[in-house]
Amino acid sequence: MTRIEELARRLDDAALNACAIAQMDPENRLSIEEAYAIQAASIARRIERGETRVGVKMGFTSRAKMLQMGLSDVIWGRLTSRMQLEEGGTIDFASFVRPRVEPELAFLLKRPLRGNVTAAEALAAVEAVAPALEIIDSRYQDFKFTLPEVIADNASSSGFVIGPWNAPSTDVVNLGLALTIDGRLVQAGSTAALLGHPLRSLVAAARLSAAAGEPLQAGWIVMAGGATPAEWILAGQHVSVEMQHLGSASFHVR
Ligand code: OOG
Ligand code: MG
Repeated sequence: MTRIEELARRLDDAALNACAIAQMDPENRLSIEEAYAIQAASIARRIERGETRVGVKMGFTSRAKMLQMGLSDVIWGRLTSRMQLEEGGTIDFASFVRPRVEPELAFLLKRPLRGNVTAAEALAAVEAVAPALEIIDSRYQDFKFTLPEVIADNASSSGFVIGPWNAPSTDVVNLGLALTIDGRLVQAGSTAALLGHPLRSLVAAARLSAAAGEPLQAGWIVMAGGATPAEWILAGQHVSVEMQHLGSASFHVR
């Protein structure tokens, strides 16, 4: 087993067992390339277990998220079938290390999208847009990590819930959104927080995933990133996002 494979195994085991691990690179020696190689190797383990690739998630596309986590480079992670949770369904608190939730916008693609594309080209590849919730769960103790560490950990990706799909003609530039936990408003924001325009997140996803040799495919989902800081979630809670014009998405925590 190479060192990359060994680190990927550690992260994959931590996710499988819902058991935190120590930071693997506190002195920041891992390069960004090595970090993405670890991520790819950890996802390869999931694919070997029968999961299928369903898309890409973007991270740190809003100032709110950059400030909350103290990192400012846009990153991306790989989404697999097992991460998609049923809308309105129930998740098991015990299956996470220490989960957080954040409101996101999701794109569904109707055709491949690769390389340096314009916002208009990106929009032309969109089949539908939806309000969504991302459940992030760092495999490192206390959600503390360096940039290479969080990249290796698949950008903290753990689960996502997609609300109703809307026509791609829906203007998504500046939609108000509200994140509620047990009916209490915990975060309010706008899709404009996503790089000033959520399509820019899709443009970045097209460029970064093509550069990694895994261009965006028709049928894939792209999660555009958290529009507000993330919130801790606990067993017994009901979590919901309501997005202007698009509808809502929710789940229960058991
Ligand atoms: C890293 C993942 C960032 C987003 O939407 O910005 C992310 C983290 O916050 O743990 O998912
Ligand atoms: Mg996110």
